[in-house]
Amino acid sequence: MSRCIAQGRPVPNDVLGPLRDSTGVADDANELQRRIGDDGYLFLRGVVDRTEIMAARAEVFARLADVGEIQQPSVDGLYTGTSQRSEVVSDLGDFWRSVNLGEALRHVSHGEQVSALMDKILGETARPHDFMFLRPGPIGRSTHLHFDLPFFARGSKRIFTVWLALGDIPVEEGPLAVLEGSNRFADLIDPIREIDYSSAMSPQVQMTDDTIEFARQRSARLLTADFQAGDAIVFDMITMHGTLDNHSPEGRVRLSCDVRWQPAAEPIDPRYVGDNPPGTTGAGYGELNGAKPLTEDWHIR
Ligand SMILES: O=C(O)CCC(=O)C(=O)O
Repeated sequence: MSRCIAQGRPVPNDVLGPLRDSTGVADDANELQRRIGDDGYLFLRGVVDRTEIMAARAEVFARLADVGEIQQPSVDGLYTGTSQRSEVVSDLGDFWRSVNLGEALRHVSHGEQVSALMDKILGETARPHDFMFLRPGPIGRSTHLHFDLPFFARGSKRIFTVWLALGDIPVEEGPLAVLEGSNRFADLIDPIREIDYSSAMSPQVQMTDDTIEFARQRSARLLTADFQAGDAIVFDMITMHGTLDNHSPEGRVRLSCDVRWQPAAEPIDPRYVGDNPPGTTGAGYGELNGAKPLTEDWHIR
């Protein structure tokens, strides 16, 4: 049986493939740029040191243990199956913002190691969006395949997502997966490029409901890996991605974060800037899946 599950079904081997590993060319800016241009993504091992990642992981899971969602020792990330978040916390958005502003977390998500990598990929000084997407993914959950463009269509046209593993994330625990060659699906990409995103607060994001069926229809494979703490995928706004289901036999919550990076010299979407950014809809950190108790269901973000 496949170790990879999508929407409750084993992903057949013919629909699966490995991410192309670019760790060996991580110092070669030209090659990084060439590969991300061709494939839409770069997979890199050990972008951030494991000890720093584990400090961030401990910081985040300690906060979730405080609201009854994670068992002790919290760094293991084992779900209790319950939550007292709504009772313990006076405002879910404020709570989630404070977790997202954690010092150890920001040190890895927005720190030197990712920044140096993004300078190389962009070929100029890069800057991150302040608004970030921290994702504790409980058992049974996944993010369906989608493009990021509708969320990040304002400001710079050269935005990349950095998805960072905040702990080891074997395929059973629902890591990111990229749909091979989706950055050349012109029939899907051209129409979403035509949309005027300048005023819509809630962008219309096309999600695929059935990952396996969609991959089959497009004769494309889902590319993923057993992630280790500190591994990252960097991808452009027109590469379809989602996650596998988390079906951890131990009941471990998958922890990752994703941050957008762009040239520092280019205009930046003000929704994602500052100490308390409004976010995509204006609801700030409260709009994110992570702001909900782990017992509740997910929407796209
Ligand atoms: O980690 C996830 O669940 C989804 C990540 C994602 O969609 C993104 O990084 O854009």
